[in-house]
Amino acid sequence: MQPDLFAEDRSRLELDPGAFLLGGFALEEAAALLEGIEVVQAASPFRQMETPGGRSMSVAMTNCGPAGWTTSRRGYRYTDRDPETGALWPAMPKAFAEVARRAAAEAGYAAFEPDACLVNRYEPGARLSLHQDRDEVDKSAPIVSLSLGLPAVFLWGGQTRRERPRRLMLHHGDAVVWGGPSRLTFHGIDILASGDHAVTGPLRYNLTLRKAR
Ligand code: MD6
Ligand code: FE
Repeated sequence: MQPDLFAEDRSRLELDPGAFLLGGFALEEAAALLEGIEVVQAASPFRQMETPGGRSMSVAMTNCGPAGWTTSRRGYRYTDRDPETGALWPAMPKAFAEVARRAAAEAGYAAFEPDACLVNRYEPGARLSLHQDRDEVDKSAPIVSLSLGLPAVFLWGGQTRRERPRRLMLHHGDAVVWGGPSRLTFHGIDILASGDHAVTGPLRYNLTLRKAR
């Protein structure tokens, strides 16, 4: 527990240089974001991808926008097409890019133009182990993450895997923006606790918007 975190202003909390938690930033747009997820998953359904090491991820994923992040036995990469359907990834719903641009600006990153949005779906028990987001060509752009549904414990590490991560809660409507000196910070999501969210029931969703190319 880090009681000092609770005393701070969650509406714009600097986690590290260049990295901000914007608590409740997307609350007003949450319904539009969830409608967007429904449209995306109707075209490219959620699926549990395989890691290069051959394990099935506990988080189910899909994508929208011109580029989509995938993992398989062949490694991590961005593709134009959904390997499951063979079709292009569905278009990015307007609300996704619009909220992401505003969040990026609030954190000091002007003119963010995402070309990829990874959509994560967590059921209780799912987790995302500590990782860096480093498959994007253009590391000068930030990443914007939007959380919906059940709360989760976000693990915020350091520039190496060895640093013990801080733990902070991400709630429905929260945004996290990071770039600059924090762009390659190790991070993850701890095992999701079960719950019953008023809007998403037993699920948590996370959108991460990137400039991949
Ligand atoms: C999640 N997020 O919140 C996992 N990556 O479900 C991420 O892995 C992540 O939140 C890069 C930037 C922001 C993120
Ligand atoms: Fe990540």
